[in-house]
Amino acid sequence: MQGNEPPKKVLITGITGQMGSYLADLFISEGCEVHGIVRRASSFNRSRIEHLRSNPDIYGRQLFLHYSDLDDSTTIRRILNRVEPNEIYHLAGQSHVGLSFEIPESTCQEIASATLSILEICRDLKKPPRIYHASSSEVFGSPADFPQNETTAFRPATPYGCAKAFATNLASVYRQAHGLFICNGISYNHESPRRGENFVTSKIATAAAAHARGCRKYLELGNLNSRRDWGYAPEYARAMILMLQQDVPDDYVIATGLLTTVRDFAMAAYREVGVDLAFEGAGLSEVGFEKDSGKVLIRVNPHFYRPIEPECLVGNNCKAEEVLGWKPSTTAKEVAAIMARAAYNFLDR
Ligand code: GDR
Repeated sequence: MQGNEPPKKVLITGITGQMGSYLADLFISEGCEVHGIVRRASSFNRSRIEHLRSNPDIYGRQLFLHYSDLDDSTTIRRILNRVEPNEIYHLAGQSHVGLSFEIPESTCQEIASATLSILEICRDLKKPPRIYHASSSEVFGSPADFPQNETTAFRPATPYGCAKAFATNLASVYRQAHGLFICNGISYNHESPRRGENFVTSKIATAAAAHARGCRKYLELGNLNSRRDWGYAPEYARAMILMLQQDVPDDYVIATGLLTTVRDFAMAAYREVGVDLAFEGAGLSEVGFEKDSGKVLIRVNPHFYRPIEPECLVGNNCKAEEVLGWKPSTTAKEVAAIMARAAYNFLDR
């Protein structure tokens, strides 16, 4: 922040999630005014921003929370008119790909319709903010190109991917048709100790830590052969911010460019807490066991299989590197170790 300029105002939808909380941390540390939209619910899940909310020097001074559901466009419009943010980071919405097969309608409403509604509201504002839209590698689904880049055709394979493809296309249309400054961050999987508990990396890290602490029987997973391009979430938050600081809005693939199987991610996580895993068998009868004791720690449960699994989602991050100067530095196995260590230390407390 320079001289007497008023602080930059940013608004984050999904501020209580993994990425929203990292963005809030970064903006607060840079002296910005941070506004978050929080779903009105009977119980609060604000643990990821509790360190900011419980700090009287921050909450009500630098951090402000506003309550609204994403489908309540009147309230969202009112919040945007009152806050007049310089930048919006639109991250909110149902984010579990597997779950989108069970609840496709609400997934599409939260992701597709809500994005449309935010774009429409921004279009009407006197001074439209710059907008970051959290797109996803799931838009590529079963891609024809490997690795995927910003020109790869969208071929979503899941309801979640379809909804993200709709919202991503819409953001591009509003950029061209209405001149809004909108960037799509086409992010591949990004993980951290703040990851939600039903994502595979978090399930693995928690189970590894629990086993190392001697308090869990075994972990049930779905497809161990699934491969993902896993990066470290705080690094991805930096990329998101960089996009909105450019002269021209554009779309960027944010990825590491490397694929790792669920099995290898698990081995790295367990190794970090002192457990050497090995696997035997195949398909539904494959198990992961501790080499030393022979004890079975991981079993496959078909319940966690998906009706369709995207194939070879791996990103080409050259444009982000060239234009934004952004490059990931943490590998998937290092992310696994960070997450397992954090879960282990958490159990200690
Ligand atoms: P993903 O993440 O679907 O890629 O979406 P998730 O961690 O759910 O799955 C990754 C891969 O692991 C396999 N898998 C399991 N997944 C879960 N959740 N639970 C299991 O027990 C399990 N066993 C194996 C999955 O089949 C899959 O192949 C994430 C989300 O953050 C999205 O919001 C985001 O858009 C994309 O990444 C990029």
